[in-house]
Amino acid sequence: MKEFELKDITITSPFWQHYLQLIKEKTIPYQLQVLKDELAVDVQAERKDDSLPAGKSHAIENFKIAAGLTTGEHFGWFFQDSDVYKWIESVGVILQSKPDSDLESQADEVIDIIERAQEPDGYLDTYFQLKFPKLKYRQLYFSHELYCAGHLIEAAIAYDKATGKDKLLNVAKRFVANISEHFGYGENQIQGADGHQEIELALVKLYDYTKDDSYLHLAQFFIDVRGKNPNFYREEVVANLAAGLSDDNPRIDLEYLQAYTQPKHQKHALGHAVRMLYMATGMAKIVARDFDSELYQACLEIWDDIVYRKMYVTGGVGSTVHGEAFVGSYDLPNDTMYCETCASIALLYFAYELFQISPKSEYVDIMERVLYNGILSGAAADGKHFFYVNPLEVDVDSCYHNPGKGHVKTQRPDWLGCACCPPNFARTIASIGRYIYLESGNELYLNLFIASQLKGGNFCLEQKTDFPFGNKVEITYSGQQKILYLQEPYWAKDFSVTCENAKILQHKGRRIKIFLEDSAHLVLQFSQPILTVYSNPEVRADIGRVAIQRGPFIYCAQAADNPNLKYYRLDSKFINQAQAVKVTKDFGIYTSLTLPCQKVDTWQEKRLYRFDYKETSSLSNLIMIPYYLWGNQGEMDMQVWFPEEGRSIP
Ligand code: FUB
Ligand code: ZN
Repeated sequence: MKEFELKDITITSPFWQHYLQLIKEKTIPYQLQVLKDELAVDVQAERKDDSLPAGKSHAIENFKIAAGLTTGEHFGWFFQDSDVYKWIESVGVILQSKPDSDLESQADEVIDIIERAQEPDGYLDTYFQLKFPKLKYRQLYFSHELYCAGHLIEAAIAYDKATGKDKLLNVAKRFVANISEHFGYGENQIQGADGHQEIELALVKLYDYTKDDSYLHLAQFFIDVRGKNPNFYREEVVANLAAGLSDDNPRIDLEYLQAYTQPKHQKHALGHAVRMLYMATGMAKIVARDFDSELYQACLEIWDDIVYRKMYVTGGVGSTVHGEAFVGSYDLPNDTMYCETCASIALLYFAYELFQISPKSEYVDIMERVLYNGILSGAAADGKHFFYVNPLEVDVDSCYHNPGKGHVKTQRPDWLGCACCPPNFARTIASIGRYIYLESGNELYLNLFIASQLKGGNFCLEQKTDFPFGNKVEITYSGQQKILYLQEPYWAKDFSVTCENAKILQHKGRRIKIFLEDSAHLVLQFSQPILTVYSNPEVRADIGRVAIQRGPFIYCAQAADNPNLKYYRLDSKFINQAQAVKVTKDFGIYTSLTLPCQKVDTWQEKRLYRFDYKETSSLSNLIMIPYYLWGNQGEMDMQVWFPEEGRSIP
């Protein structure tokens, strides 16, 4: 399948235009200032741990020091460089839709510094250049050199595509040439992969962009070599100790690194969630270009393991802070989870790649779920505050006092010492156009209801809709006769399609295949009922509980509107009496829900436990807002899953 260039897609949806403008006008300038340490912002550690870097970013300063433009020491995480690369990618993506000379010159300035920081042999990683030059490519169990290279590649492609300026692309190519020299199955080459996957998917993008198949082969090498020798990382440690290069003697967790066996033999989503999903995305990209049935089977098993057993209703993944990782099946605690924004972003990428191999509704369902919930929740309405961890339940007091929740922030911080999520949010949302349409020969796939205009090689298509607010999508097509595939959303009711100069060829499951004449017009109509969501009873955390969804949005309730959240009981028999009202607040325009429910009378006892209790309750209302908007009104309790009246809670 082929994706369309962002320059050929004009987003007209007010909902998404707002985000594009926010990212361009607020987020990108703000992030640059933070990366340059020009703002007095509160840069917090990602969890309560005094040993973690915090206080400032220093990311651009690290490059300046490596470039010899200033003096000092490297500060921050060993992957701090990637924050800058992701920022450049956001700029590149924005500029692909519309040039902006100011933004371009700001990025050019940063790119000049990066180019100067690169070593003559192509190596580029400020952490190792400044701190441990003798350990380059020798500590892959943690080093992130190739992870950073991956983000550099992605930034370079986006920027070259937008501006035609290839300075960063050449930097990336020189770095990749250096990597190819050092890694491979040849004698004296390193036969191992970076602990943190990312370069694999980026190399496939570089292959697509340059048509140089050595990049695809290198990506295939990194997928193949991982876990081939499960002792690889241990051997690195031992070699460094023996050579007196490092005292580090860590326990290597092969599951965390997805290196317990080769990816093609992996059947479960295990270990660090972002790594897992970047790897899976890289695997799927390879499969789409050079089909490999073992690798594809592994992708499908990993997918199933995630979406049927390990994913939150918001599309969040990663149930634990320990290793920022997946855990066992159905283990989805709502208040200690991780649900890193980057992990949801990576799930979007994985779903999008799998769709391109086999265009099934379930991939679009997950793209939409994760986009409107677990990803959008990553940034505040002001575009300048960011969640790393996205909880489904917050008890503010407990977050302060329980060290087990030291990673659960009750408000989006200004910035984070580990700032992988904020620029990931920016680059992904800025590329939203990419996820709407796909093309395969004369077949066109319209996957997301986002008002937009698309210019294809031999056609134009306009999608007019007020979605996610409105319930109608109008599609106007002109060009060569074409097959269009649409899908009925899984949450929609009363879905109908009317066609003018077009014919429904097939309506199988929720997939609709339509023949478009050279000028066609379609009208899709549906309703967005308020839905009660139940989870598989294997999910212990949600037994006896329900969540609420309307359209693509999962809803939550905040204490501001509903004091003492834990006393509310939802009653599905009242759902049809619920009110949905469009409201405009300073933190967003959204549909608010008022659900008649029961509110349990308070305990009114000092005793913690008693025998003589019978719960009594009275009719009340629960006010709910879309989950992604929580946390924009100050610090307060929040909840997604509510006990259901009349169901037993263990
Ligand atoms: O290690 C790089 C990024 O930082 C990971 O993807 C995130 O989980 C965070 O640990
Ligand atoms: Zn992140």
